[in-house]
Amino acid sequence: MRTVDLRSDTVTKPTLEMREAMARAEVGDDVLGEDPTVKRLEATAAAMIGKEAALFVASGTMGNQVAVLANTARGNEVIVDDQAHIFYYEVGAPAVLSAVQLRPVAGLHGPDALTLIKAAIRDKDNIHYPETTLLCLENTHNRGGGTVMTPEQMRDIYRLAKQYGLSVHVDGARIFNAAVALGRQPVEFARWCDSIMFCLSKGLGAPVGSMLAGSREFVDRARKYRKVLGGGMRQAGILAAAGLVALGSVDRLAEDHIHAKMLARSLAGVPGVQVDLDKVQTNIIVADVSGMGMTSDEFVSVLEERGVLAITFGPTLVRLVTHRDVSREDVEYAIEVINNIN
Ligand code: TLP
Repeated sequence: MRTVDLRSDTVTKPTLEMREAMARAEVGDDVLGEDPTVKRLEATAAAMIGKEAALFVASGTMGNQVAVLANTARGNEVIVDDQAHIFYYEVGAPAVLSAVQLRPVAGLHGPDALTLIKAAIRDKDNIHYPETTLLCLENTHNRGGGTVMTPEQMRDIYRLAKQYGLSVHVDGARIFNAAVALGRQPVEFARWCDSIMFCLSKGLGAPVGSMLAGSREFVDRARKYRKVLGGGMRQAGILAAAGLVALGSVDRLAEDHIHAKMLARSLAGVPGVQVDLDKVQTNIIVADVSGMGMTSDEFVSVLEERGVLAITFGPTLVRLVTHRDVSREDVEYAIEVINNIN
């Protein structure tokens, strides 16, 4: 039986080209600043995203948490969407590592963003309040269903944040999906933030690694915090070599988006399954299966018995993600399974 793994784009395995580049990579001790391949990756990533510098980190979570460390002081408050990865899926790290308080706001990525952000920023003069110093956005928005925030929305939010002296960090784990979906350049998004993290190890297919980009001064500070977290890697050029290959494959994300739309349409046609097709903008599909009288666990098990892997996203929500290791034939097979689910 065929297995189609739609649990996440993190399951992608390195391509032969990546493995060959890894085998050939020139390396050195990166903690001493001597790994030429890491340096090349950091320079390439910075140029692609339009920031002065970039730092190679072990994971998206590490990139986000280094950014929170480098952008805040103990006791500060950080505004974040209540469904954001930083709040929802990073094990409470901002409290553990940065000793900051998160201010989760529902609807932060929606049409009322400016009003909601303004209302959440604390009055500096009130002795009872923590100081708001950082706002985090997520583009694309994972729990939002892979939805895209436009550069114009980001610009308006950034301008508001700057009026109040806040830094803006973007969890851009899938920022290239956003860029490809809108046919815009990654730099158009990244200019409206102080720091941005993006992942090499999701749709781009690298085995390990993410980048944290910002001003030279920010990245110098971030490098120290990465060391604090034990993220100073030595001959990391082996991994960076795969990352460089990954950065060359941004355009192919369009294929994943087409596949996601195909899958979403078939899911939407199953009686009892609800999918908001307007929200299927990139490679993520979130479906509500409550109308089938099933929990998401039950729905995922039924799919799994037929070789289609998905994950639960809530008691009745299921998430499916397309990626480079899912071919057109795999998508057609998954559609057949979905169409015969009853
Ligand atoms: N997301 C994973 C899970 O952790 C949920 C996934 O399967 O989607 N930001 C965003 C928006 C993410 O989606 C993820 C990973 C991360 C950060 C963290 O990246 P890693 O897994 O490299 O720490």
